[in-house]
Amino acid sequence: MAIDRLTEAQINQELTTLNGWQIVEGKLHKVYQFPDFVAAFAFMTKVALLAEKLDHHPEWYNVYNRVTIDLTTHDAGGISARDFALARQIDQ
Ligand code: H2B
Repeated sequence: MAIDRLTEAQINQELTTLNGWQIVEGKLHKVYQFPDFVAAFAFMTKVALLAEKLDHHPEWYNVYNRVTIDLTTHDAGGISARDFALARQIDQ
């Protein structure tokens, strides 16, 4: 499926509408911190179901109460509107 990657200007514009997300190594990146592992994993469970529904899946890393998320669109070879859509829903 062809998905357009966003331009740098579009990415910077989208970033102004989000909290705590930044571009790190070409991916949309955020670190979430929770009170403990159970809370972090509960969050991951919700995000997993959301990702499956959107057919858009995070690259992520969990250590105890911390979840690091990187979003990119392999099908576009960069960051697309899908990454921002998922980021927005994860934040909700
Ligand atoms: N997730 C992400 N993050 N990027 C993609 O390009 C992507 C995906 N592609 N989830 C989807 C699945 C694709 O592989 C399937 C076939 O729709």
